[in-house]
Amino acid sequence: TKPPRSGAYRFLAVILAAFLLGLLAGYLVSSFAPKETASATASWLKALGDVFVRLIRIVIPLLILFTIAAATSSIASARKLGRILAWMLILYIGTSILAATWGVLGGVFFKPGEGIGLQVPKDYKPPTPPSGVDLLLSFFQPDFSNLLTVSGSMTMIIFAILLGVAAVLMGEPGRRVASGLSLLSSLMVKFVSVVMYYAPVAVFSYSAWLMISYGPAMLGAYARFLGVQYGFTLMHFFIVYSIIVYVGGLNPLKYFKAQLTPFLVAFTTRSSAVTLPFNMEAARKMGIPDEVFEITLPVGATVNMDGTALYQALSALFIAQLFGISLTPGQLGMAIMAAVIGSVATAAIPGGGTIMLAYVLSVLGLPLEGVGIMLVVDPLADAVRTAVNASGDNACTVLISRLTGYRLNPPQV
Ligand code: DAS
Repeated sequence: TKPPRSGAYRFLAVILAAFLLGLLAGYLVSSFAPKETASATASWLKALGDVFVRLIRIVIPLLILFTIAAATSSIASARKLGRILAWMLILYIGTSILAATWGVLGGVFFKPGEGIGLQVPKDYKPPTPPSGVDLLLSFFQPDFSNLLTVSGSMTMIIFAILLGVAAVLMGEPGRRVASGLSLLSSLMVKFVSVVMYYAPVAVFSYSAWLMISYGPAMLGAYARFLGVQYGFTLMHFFIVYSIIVYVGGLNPLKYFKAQLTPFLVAFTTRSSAVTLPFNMEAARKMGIPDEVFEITLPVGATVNMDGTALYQALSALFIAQLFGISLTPGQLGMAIMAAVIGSVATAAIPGGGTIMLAYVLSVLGLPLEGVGIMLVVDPLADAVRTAVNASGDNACTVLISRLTGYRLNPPQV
């Protein structure tokens, strides 16, 4: 099966063109328009970008509900289902915590957002860090209406998982529910692709706004961000996954050889969902038993996103630095937790991670304008994080097979 050469490339080209045109428009306005015209234009441009962020915030709750409920309700039965699920949970969450930690370390040591000094929005109020009890209770929002807000995303994740489990416990009728949920999940993904038609306008507007308001310095900040993100993400990919598959009994060279195709499909399409069939083919080449990866990969494509966890933790620090907001050590710990939760809630579609960045920023009390700011570099940032998201699913699956007593078939690479 050939990697899809669909509209993904065309969409990328349009976004890149919108970005460059935005910079040019911003440069022309800031160089030739009188001051008050430039600032009026900048506020209109920012508003046009904010429209995109608000559309996305509307879709987040239902996107989480149906993608996660569909994934958990589709879990097939297997001989050692309980042990596979237990090790899957441990390894998926464990590697995501590690990845989010790299993101915080990258942000703390390389400070990609320092020295820009974006104006903090007038309605911004520094958060009061929640106590442990408040934090626990924040995971269980009291009313369903809270679940329809970005800050209620963790409760929506818990609700969606329990709904999926309930569907499995229904037995035969549950199969019909599972297919209904997966249909609704596809509907929400299609809805996001409709909203994505507006993305070029938002990218044009935000890049012009940034150029007028902050000038070329912002380009340097973006370049530093991408440098740190790519560096730490690829370090996670090569070092952490080599160790995991080695412990799982597979020669790391065979893992990287088999994983190359899904890595490239994920990098170009920026969607773990599209990459899933290629990931399954690679799993077979590595000698992983079907009975194992048929459970771990579909769930992993939706909830195991190491690349995204790293990206969201790093982005939160980047946004704080851009606005000159310093985070306490406690908030850095919160950034890791929020990024792991945000990555679990991120849908396996292009830009999913920047959509859920809204949750991470809301937990840390940072300006949600950060979502729009990150949108500008999202195509490049999304490519590498999606490639590592997919690769992490297979690396963990190798080790899950070994830990649940399955023997790897002889690798065919
Ligand atoms: N593009 C998402 C995926 O498919 C990840 C992300 O946007 O962070 O994995």
